[in-house]
Amino acid sequence: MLAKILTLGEAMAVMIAEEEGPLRNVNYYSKGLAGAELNVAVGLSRLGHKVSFLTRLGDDPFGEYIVEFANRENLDTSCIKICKGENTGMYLKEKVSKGDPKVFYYRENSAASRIAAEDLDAVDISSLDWVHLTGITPALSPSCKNAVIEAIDKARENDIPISFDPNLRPVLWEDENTMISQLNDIAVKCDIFMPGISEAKILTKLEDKSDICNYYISKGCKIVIIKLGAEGTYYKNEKGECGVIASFTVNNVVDTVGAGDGFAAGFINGILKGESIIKSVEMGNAIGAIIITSKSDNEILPTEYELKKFLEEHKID
Ligand code: KDG
Repeated sequence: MLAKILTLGEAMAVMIAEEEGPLRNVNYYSKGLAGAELNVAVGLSRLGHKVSFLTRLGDDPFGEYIVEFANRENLDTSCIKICKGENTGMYLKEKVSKGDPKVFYYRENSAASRIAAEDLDAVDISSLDWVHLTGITPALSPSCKNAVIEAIDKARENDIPISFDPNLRPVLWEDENTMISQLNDIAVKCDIFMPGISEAKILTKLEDKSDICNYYISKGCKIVIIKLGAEGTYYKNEKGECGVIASFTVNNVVDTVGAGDGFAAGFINGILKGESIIKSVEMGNAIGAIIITSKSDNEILPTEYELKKFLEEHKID
């Protein structure tokens, strides 16, 4: 096993429509597993890292399904709490032939919405090499937000790098201003901030990629990575080094959900294996490209061998 990583957040069951059109008319769904942090955890585990996934689950069939999946994926599940009488969250996802599918959440008051700062007592933060967080968790409840802040504070005390993907989910926030101010407060405490371009524009009200990066770097981030979709990925670090790394061409886009999580797994993997920012971004781009060819957010996350093969077969000159 390589590096030890902690992620925390809500894992959910997802029912993916098997037919296009409004969900009220869909008769067949396939069951899958989702949750931004869980996706990143699985991605990193398949690449050979030891990953602890912290969450709370209900004592229900979806909770059992998630634990079995996490064990099968070799995640450290010692900080998963099964909560008696509570529910595991779930959501429905549309099938679309173009664009992003709509999702409908059934996660209010889920077991995961009760994740709390004290849950981190189960983790020896000083033994970690990396902490990955997303902006979904602080949107779930005040106790979830406290857990995220506790993870950041403890990681900073121990000099552990923290990456943060804002993963904007406006429906989970009371209003846009709260979302913006709380996520920006968190972002500037993290070393690596990785928004999508439309998210970055909402969070900063800035248009220019370099200005957006400067905004976060001037407040404390070391590297800012802006995902530009088919146009590639822009990065800038605190030394002012910057550039755009091209995306891989994907001709058979099935579902874009989960691409950012795949990117995060690839990028973190690269940095932890001592690769340059450019090479790490390339690994992130590769996994993002792989993920959008599947309706699942995590089933086709590559192993180290598969990632290497993809990169060799898709060399960008
Ligand atoms: O990033 C992918 C996630 O959006 C998905 O797996 C579900 O965590 C999820 C969410 O809150 O939307």
